[in-house]
Amino acid sequence: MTTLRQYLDSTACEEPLRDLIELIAYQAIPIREAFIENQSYAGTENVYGEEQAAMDTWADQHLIGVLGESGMVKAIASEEQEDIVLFPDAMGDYSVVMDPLDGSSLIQVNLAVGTIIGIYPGGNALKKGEELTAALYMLYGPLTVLTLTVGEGVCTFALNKEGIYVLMEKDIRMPEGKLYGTGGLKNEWPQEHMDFISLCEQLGGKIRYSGSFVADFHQILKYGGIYCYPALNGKPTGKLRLVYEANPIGFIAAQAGGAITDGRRNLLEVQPEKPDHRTPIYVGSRRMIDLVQSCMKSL
Ligand code: AHM
Ligand code: MG
Repeated sequence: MTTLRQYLDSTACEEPLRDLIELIAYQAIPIREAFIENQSYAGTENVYGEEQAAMDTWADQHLIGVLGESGMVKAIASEEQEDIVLFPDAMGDYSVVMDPLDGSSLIQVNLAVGTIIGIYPGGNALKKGEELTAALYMLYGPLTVLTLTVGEGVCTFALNKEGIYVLMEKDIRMPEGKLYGTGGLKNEWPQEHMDFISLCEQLGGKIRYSGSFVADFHQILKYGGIYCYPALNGKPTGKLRLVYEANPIGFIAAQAGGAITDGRRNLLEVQPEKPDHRTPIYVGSRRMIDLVQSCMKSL
């Protein structure tokens, strides 16, 4: 049995980064416990005018509180906050980007949701995805599973009965599978996305889409294929966010041999313009990403 700490101690990560990753990963325990108390909608809106489930607010406040008190981070960019939260007196020299509770519309129907985290060195949270030093997500399904990269490949860990993360799988490679899933209303898809989805169907693809990015990506990581949230007619940047969602998940995908694109360029090379920078997202197996890019370039 290898614990999360033992794994981190076997990597080239510096000690403060190991401590920060552990601190964040174990917040899965209070977040999971809070689901029971926070099922109802909070009646407040986030900066995008979306209704916040009580859990969104709870997880956001909880993580900001814990990270702020830890003194380990200089900045937090959260999907639930309009502005980057700064901790100028922190001793630690990292910044965190996060979607505290991704897939929150699924909480009330008890489907799997998650927490997405990216960690940058230094106090600037608005950096390209390729500059991440670590990325992780916690998936709250039947098991609580942590998927982690510190730039040395991708590992998964499961929380055991004692509340300790134990290694499930290391050096995960994303296979060339045939799963595909896509967000957005079909009648709002641009023609190029429509064509790509038809191609997936012609190639014998199998549709899988729950509405939780973390859960939908996790099965792509394991089985291979592609997750898409496209540009929409009248909404060319789509729905999902570069900083909180695309970059950490894309960094994990790339570390597992996959890739992420907006259809034309590697999203990990895109400089975020603002915290809530939105982008179309295609993430998955390398050949599927090549295929989507060739479809979109040929137009
Ligand atoms: P959230 O971060 O507010 O939960 O929104 C992001 C979610 C993703 O998890 C998911 O892939 C997508 O939005 C689902 O959107 P849709 O319901 O339009 O398919
Ligand atoms: Mg989200």
